[in-house]
Amino acid sequence: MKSRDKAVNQMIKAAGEREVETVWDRYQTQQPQCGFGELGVCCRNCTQGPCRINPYGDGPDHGVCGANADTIVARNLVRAIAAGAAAHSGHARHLAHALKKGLAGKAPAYGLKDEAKLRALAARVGLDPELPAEELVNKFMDMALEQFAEGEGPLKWAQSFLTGGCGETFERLGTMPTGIDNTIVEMLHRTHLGVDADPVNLLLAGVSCAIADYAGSHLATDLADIMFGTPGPVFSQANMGVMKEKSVNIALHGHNPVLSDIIVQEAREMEEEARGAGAEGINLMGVCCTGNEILMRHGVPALTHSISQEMPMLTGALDAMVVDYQCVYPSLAGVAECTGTKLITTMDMAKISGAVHLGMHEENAAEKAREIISVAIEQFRARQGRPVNIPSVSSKVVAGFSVEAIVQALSKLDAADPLKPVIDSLAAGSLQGVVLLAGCNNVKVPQDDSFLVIARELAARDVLLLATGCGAGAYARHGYLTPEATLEYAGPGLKAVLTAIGEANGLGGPLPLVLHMGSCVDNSRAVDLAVAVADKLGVDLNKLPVVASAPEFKTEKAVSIGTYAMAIGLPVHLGVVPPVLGSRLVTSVLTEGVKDLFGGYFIVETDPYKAAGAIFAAIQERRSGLGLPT
Ligand code: NFS
Ligand code: SF4
Repeated sequence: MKSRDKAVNQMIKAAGEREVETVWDRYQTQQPQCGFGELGVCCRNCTQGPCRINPYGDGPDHGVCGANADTIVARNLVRAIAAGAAAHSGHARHLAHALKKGLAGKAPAYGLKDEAKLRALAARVGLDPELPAEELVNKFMDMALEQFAEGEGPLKWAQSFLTGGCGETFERLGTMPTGIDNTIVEMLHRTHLGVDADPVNLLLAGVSCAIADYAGSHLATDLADIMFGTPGPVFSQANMGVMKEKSVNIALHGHNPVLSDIIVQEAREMEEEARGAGAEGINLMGVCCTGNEILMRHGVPALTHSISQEMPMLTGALDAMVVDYQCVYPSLAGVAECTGTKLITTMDMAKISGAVHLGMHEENAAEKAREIISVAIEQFRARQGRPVNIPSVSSKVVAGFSVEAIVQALSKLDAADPLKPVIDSLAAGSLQGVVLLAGCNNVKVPQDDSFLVIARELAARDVLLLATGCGAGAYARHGYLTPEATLEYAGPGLKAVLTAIGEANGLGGPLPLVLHMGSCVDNSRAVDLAVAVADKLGVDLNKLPVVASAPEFKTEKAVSIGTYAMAIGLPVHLGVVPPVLGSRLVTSVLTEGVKDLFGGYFIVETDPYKAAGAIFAAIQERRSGLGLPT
């Protein structure tokens, strides 16, 4: 089985018939994959290598420079964390530059949209929230940009958006970053030939880098909310059935709303042009995390996610796929060539040969967005008369659960103390705990399978489920972001809680089984929620019955997220084995040693049923620790 998604399976068949190669085909041609790489014991950090350590002890146990398996595994892992942190914080920096230019009158598409959010954030980072908006936003932006440079004290965005206990732990262990960029760059230095050879020291640096990643992710969420609005509940749809044969179908893929949000705004103005070309309208749809951004803020339907990103083109009805950066497969160019879709790259740092490149800059964002839409309209014209094969598979979606939206919904139950109903339910045991399901799909796992199994297993045991990234996408495509799924899968306690909140909000039924909190940078939203609960209870995050799970992760960004989730004190389940098993030391530090230092730790379990059991056991352990009924 390649995917649990019916629409994807239909398109895999279409790909086979048209001899279009997919991610699954290429995975087969890579078999068998390199055992040294899988175990993390291959080093290419200098030209004396590549060196590989024989994990069974009957070959070389040191690289040419003398690095052993522990050093090599740790170095490889922390480099991945640095890359992940660079990606999230690059996304944040990009938004910061756009807003900065917008405020200076140089980028008319960008400005302050959500003043209430700005004021709330300002209060958190120690600015006077009562300042006039214009003065405040400028001060806030200066402070935001300072996060990237090396400062003198603890990184503000890490310190201000975690519990006090986390900050103390990080200071004590020397893992509190002083700036985002210097922490990432130092990791490249440290892992160069002949610098840090102590695996534990390397891993602690990895934690520091992951905390910088948290700060960068939080900043990305904050800036996007200020610029484009904080999400609130939206109703939409997901999966390839959202394509419309007679409309101009445009998929927005990648991560940064810096472009996708502008395209959503401009498309509203270009409906007439589309109709002029004989279309019924412009049909925007999201792929991966930029899709999550525009679903959360505008209700734009979700088309598909992660490993199935090639599939929508095979319908023959996708006129353009517009990409920015991250998680965009270069293979899209080849598929687009076969299917006539225009693949449009938009970032000068992320080109793909074979694609049309329309470089987007902050200054010309709206103009470029219109140009991009025009290309799609032309393509719509060109595809007329050709057959399409759109799977009639789609699910209803309720999304938009920012922390603000969740608190707003809860305030209908208790206006004076919105978190109280959740805390009371946790204390009573009608809610056993909270699990954040995050991360990607991975070609090594039948797409969505682990996400779905774990959600069903935990929901039945009264665990409140949050989701982000392509995980949230999986739930969207399978109808788990609906009240119906709550009725079908939730245990009695969870059902009662979700129903009480839903009915108090006039939904006439429960909240969805899984609450969609946004993209992967928006894991910061889930942390914010956990921090609010922890602060209210007066305990640290590492005492809460809260677990994170990345059942099908693949990217370096996911490694970094998992690491900060562990560092702030959460048990973190990984459903794909990370390349660390070549070092017993590194493996045991990550699964056990870190527990004494941070409270969080990794649980590696590829079987989703067993994983759900292990996650639930971790919740029970936390509940016992708090003296709560299990
Ligand atoms: Ni997250 Fe989002 Fe998806 Fe994975 Fe990629 S799109 S940033 S990294 S694949 S969840
Ligand atoms: Fe080999 Fe050391 Fe060079 Fe790595 S850094 S490739 S282990 S010699």
